[in-house]
Amino acid sequence: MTDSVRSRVESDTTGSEKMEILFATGNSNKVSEASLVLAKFGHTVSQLKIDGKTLDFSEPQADEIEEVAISKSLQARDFVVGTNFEKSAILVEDSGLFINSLNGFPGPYSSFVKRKIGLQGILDLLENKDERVAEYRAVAILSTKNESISCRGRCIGKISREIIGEMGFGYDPIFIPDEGDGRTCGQLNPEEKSQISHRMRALKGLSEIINLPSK
Ligand code: ITT
Repeated sequence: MTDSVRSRVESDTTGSEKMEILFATGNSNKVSEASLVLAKFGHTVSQLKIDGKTLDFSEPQADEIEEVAISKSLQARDFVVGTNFEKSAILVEDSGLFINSLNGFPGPYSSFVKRKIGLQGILDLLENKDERVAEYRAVAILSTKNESISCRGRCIGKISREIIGEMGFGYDPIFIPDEGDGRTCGQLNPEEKSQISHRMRALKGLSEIINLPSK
């Protein structure tokens, strides 16, 4: 982030490097994970609600999560115009699971595909396939009224042969991170997941930019 962006983020929020961040997402699991990660950097995170409701994004059909994240960020800024949140720092994030042998499917369509075919549907698509490399990717964008910064994160792993674990959300019970000990993300507690996740990496990147010393 440029110094001008950083100072605007700081002055628009708490006046210090500790920020109160509003996460515009309908997915409360993302909020919990972001809170855990960003609390370590001194920031607080809460879910953005307007008139008691979370934002309902219209997501563009796009091959890249970057494009979807930019669209969400612009929509979120539009939603807060004329509300008490107009000057707030707003976080959005788009993420997904990219499976190598399926040419990156479900990628940007991860949320939709999970709803339609579920975890078993993905395992069925990979039946008899030994090549099971996949990665989670996230793009996080933090914006103020006038400017924004973005960071990406990845978490590389493999798709399991069965559904294991009840923790996390989404594809966690079929995703085995390479940095772990062979358990799926669905078997990791929130603290364990937050140490290796794509979301953590994207958010840590944002936090490091915010905390860069000013010139
Ligand atoms: P918002 O758009 O409202 O933020 P969403 O859940 O629809 O919520 P995305 O469009 O970014 O979010 O979809 C990401 C999907 O990718 C998510 O619903 C999961 O199915 C999957 N996913 C992303 N990160 C994940 C994670 O850490 N663990 C498991 N699945 C994940």
